[in-house]
Amino acid sequence: MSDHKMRLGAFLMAGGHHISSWRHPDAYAPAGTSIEHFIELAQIAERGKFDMLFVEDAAAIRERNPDMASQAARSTMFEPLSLLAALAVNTSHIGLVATASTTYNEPYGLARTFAAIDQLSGGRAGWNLVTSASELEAENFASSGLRPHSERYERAEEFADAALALWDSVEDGAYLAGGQFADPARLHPVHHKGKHFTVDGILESPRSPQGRPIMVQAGASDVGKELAARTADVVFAASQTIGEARAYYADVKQRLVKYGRQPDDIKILPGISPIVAETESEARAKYQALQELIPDAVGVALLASYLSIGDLSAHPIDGPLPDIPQTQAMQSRQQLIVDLGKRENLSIRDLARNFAGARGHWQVFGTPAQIADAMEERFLAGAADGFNVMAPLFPSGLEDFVAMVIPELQRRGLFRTEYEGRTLRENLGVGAPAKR
Ligand SMILES: Cc1cc2nc3c(=O)[nH]c(=O)nc-3n(C[C@H](O)[C@H](O)[C@@H](O)COP(=O)(O)O)c2cc1C
Repeated sequence: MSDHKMRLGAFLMAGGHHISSWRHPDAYAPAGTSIEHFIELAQIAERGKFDMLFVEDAAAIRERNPDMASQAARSTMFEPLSLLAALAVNTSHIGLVATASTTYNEPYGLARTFAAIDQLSGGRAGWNLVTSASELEAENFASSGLRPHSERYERAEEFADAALALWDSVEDGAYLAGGQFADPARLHPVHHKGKHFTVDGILESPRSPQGRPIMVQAGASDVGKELAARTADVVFAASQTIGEARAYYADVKQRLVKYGRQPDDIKILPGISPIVAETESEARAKYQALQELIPDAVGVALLASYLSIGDLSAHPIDGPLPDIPQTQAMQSRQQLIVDLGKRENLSIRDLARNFAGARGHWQVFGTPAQIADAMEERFLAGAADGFNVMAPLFPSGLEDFVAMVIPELQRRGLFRTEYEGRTLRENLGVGAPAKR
């Protein structure tokens, strides 16, 4: 059996990734702020031997228009780090990855919180570094609105360096060593003075049980990929076709060379939104049942928000997408939507209905063997090191995946049957940072 195994993330989200999941008869509508719900999801994923739980974030209500907010259920969700702290004590092996912004935080504060989750969980924490592309989020923090893409990434570069230095400011065994509470020789103050931040201190935490928390990066523009190549252990990406996924994969991996890193030092996990059932027609019927719940206006508003154009309603819904100016927000997703519309000749209505399922991520419907075939094909073709699994409906979508697809992947030797290690870093099999 092959040693080459997939890595899997379980991307959590209130009632499910489908925009109308909350309206489904099997949904638990108040899921976003139910800790019991998230504990259940975490335990299902851990039973499935997933590498990690993954939680996205935006520090804002997700819809500007209250009519849309009232129908989209995207706006109630626990703040990710608080949620993962609670899940740390209700799980024992699975990694805990939270999204946090470099635009609206400071390095010391965030490095400290991730260090705490890492200690609480015995070395299972990961940080999904984002620069935050939402206007709504910007309005909560800066009167000048969303900062330009290049400026956000410049700040992100400096932020990542400062956070990494802070995690490295404490050596292994610095505390309770040789009869002292702390050994001063093993504490290394950070003296960082840059354009965006000043940090002069030592992290008040023992060194991470996994060396450092895992760095995840979600951002696929040119600067986003460069930051990933320099600092990330895992990359979360969105691609529709196998061609796009392979090109993205090759691009990120070849960028590692100039940072003295090996291709295997980064795991690239594109999103997949699977609907599995005993037969293909049953799987398609499950998808159709969700699709019937999308009000057109909600689908179009979601599409417009990812294109970062305030409104699409001035354009005929059965006509093509108009020309979209390049945005300062999520440039890679904007391109994905424009490409998808052109490639499949989709109207705004059809594009919105497609996007409502998984926000542009790859959607696959079928039997356990068909889903495993699709995943295996991309895994073996150099398009992915694994996947971030985005069940359209929780908990049933994740349960079905664990009950049906995971055993099929295991039978093929493509996925673990037991956790190999204790920490997230060990399970992912990404290199340990140099010991300090
Ligand atoms: C797959 C993927 C997932 C992302 N998830 C989030 C998220 O949860 N929260 C967030 O604020 N930004 C998210 N982003 C966007 C980042 O904020 C990114 O830093 C932003 O500047 C747009 O990225 P790009 O133009 O480099 O693709 C995501 C981007 C990608 C590609």
